[in-house]
Amino acid sequence: MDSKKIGFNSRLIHAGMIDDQFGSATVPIYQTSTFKFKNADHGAACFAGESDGYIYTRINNPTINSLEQLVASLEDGYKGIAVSSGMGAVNTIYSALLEQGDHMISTAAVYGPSRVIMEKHYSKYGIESSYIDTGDPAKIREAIRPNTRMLFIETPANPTMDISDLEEVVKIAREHQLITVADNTFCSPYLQKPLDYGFDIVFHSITKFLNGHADIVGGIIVTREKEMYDILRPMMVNLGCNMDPHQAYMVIRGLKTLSLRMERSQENAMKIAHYLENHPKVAWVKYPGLPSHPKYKLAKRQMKGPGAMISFEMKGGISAGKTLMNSVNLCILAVSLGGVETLIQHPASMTHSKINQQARERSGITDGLVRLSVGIEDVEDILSDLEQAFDKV
Ligand code: LCS
Repeated sequence: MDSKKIGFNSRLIHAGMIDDQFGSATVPIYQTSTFKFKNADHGAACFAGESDGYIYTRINNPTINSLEQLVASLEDGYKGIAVSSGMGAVNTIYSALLEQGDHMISTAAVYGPSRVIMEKHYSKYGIESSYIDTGDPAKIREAIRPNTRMLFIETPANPTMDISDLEEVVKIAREHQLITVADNTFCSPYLQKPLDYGFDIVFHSITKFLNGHADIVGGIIVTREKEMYDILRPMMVNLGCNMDPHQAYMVIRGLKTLSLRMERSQENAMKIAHYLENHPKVAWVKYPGLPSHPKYKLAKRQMKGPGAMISFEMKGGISAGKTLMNSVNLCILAVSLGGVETLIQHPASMTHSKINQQARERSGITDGLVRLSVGIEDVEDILSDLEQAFDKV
């Protein structure tokens, strides 16, 4: 079946399906580390790339391959590379595509470790990086140096909800022959498809919306063209950050309801964002579905919907935010995001705490910012939980 000929929801159910010998209606779990060759010549042909037989699970595996085909189809890409975590994806991309002397431009408010690993470790190998407001095309142009090689965009950014213009980013990158990478974790391909805008690479922390059930950690990279895939795949194999077959099966299972989950959590998020914006104890709310978001119109243009992530700040700053977080009962005080359950966390002391305070403030991660990942519970219950927590502030 050619998955390009069927719609997004049908792809969620059928794309990447394995034609197995017993006619299984779901993807079988090939829980094996290695695969038997038919004979010595077959083994040699597999290694030489002259046979597409499976060799060893770090290199490839039918269950993992099924997930890779599924997500590549959802992202309108060439092929996928499943990895052990979102950070596995980040490191595969950095190490395969950046060389000594190269420079990378990144969204200022990227997920903390994507910045920390670059500034603390890749800098040792002579790779430079700048963190800017990639939502402003003029600032991207200003930041480009003769050695710039990559534009690394996270939109909406974690946790500021800043939005970059995908079309503008690709236009600038093409003028300067730069590689474009989009972290699409906050949206999932249900809401946004960077490869359709011409990005070279899209990746996810699959831990989040794609899996959606807060029970595995994983990542995936999808490329638009074969050329980039052929560079990234061997790096993943040699770094050894492959996904496990059982994990791949869990994600395939979770993905079947992606559209339903996204719709429901986004509907809840919209109601909660309105509630927060009208709350006397809230200083500001950043949510792409509110006209008060600085990039509201752009979000409407490039995202199918505003998603399920909300950032806000309490009027009493961090001490008020802490009281709120300590007082929730239904919402869970925990990092991560994109699951069926509503999570609340404090980026400055949790997910982004390893970035120095000045850099954090420059990128809009204020000490008082609280992040909500809205789940699929009854919205009345989330609202009444927040209300009783606000009463304690
Ligand atoms: N990219 C984004 C946008 C993320 O939010 C995360 C994880 C990653 C990459 C890394 O993915 P991982 O290796 O964890 O699968 N974000 C987290 C967060 O906001 N709270 O906990 C993890």
